[in-house]
Amino acid sequence: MESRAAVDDAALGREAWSVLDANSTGAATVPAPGLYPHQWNWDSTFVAIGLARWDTRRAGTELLSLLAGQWHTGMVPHIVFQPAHEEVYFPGPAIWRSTEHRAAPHGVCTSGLTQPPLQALALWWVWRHAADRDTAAALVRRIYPMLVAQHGYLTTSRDLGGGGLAAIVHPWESGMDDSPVWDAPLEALPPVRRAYRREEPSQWQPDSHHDRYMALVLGYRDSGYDPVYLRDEHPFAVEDPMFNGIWLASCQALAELAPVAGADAGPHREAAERIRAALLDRLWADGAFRVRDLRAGRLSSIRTVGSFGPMLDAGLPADRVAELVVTLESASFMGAAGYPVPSCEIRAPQFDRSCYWRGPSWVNTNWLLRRAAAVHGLAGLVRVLGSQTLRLVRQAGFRECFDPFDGSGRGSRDFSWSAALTLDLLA
Ligand code: 9WN
Repeated sequence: MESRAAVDDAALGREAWSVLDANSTGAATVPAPGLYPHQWNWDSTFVAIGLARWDTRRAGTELLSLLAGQWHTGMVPHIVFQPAHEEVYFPGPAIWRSTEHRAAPHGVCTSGLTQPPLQALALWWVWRHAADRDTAAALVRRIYPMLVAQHGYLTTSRDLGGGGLAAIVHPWESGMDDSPVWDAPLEALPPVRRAYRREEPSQWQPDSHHDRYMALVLGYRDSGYDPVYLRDEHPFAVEDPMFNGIWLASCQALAELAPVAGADAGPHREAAERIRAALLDRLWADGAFRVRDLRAGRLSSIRTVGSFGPMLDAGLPADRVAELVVTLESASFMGAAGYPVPSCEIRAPQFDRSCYWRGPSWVNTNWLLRRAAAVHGLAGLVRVLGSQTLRLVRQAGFRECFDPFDGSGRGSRDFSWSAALTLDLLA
């Protein structure tokens, strides 16, 4: 594997700060130089989490710059575009056409999709760790109503299955784009148009998953980003345990923050209980949480790192937690990997050790599972996930993701959330 001389904690911390500084636009941190030159929703939110213990103001600026892209519906978009690089990433603003939509904010171009609603958990993390209490309290008062609106959007416009969970309407909304759990719903889509392709025709792969990603974007855009279209016609609607597990943890975070904002915690606690009941009722089968394809009416047979998302809930029944930990530590996940946590179960035929969300280990999901282990008092698991994640970045650098067997880096270098969450793990 690619390896670096042993890096001590202080040097690793300095390297992490220099990646974050290099990827900063002043208000936002882009995921990585080159490929991802815009502000991404959960990337930025993980950056705020990583900054929380060290720089309250900068963490707040990161969240506020993302929320500047929030739609009047409450939706927080998955990309807030940086004007200088509009055409570098495809699909850019010309495809999304957010500014033509009355619910989109003025003066900023965004995508029309969202990503896992991690912001309330991040705001609570900032509040909990802030040395600067006044700045943190002011931040909570300012951001709390925006997050109430975001959660309201998920409740009213995304419960497409009517069972109390939020559905995602595109694989990009999961943050785990090419996970094998989306293969079946993508392959069930009707044949797609290709008029939007920017590549030369000779480069076209016939009817690839990317074509299908684009067909979903265009269908939703052309409906006018209409929630009724999403409910009744949009062909991709899936309930994802990681997205909903994060939403549940964010409801619990809003309950903690409500008194700081002078609001009532009760509705957030009730929302968390509703989501927990729905997760157990709708997504639990054969010892794991699974993705439910609402259009096909089926649960996925594949378990992924997303299957552990509901462990972020401190109120998840102990027997379910125990079953999840057995699976996590088994040869399907951590037991057979050199480095935690493979993004897809190793025994699945779709597992691919070097392909993004089809196998590699990621710093952000390791951080989430470490947090989940902490809320259930699993000290050994907390230690392993923390130390092995630091081992990955020490050896291979702040890569986008890592081979779960030998720890070598994959994807972009100088990846922001890998650097930011390292700062949190070093604390
Ligand atoms: C589409 C930015 C994003 C991450 C996702 C990751 C990847 C984008 C892409 O990059 O997704 O949103 O172009 O593949 O899968 O988690 O937020 O880093």
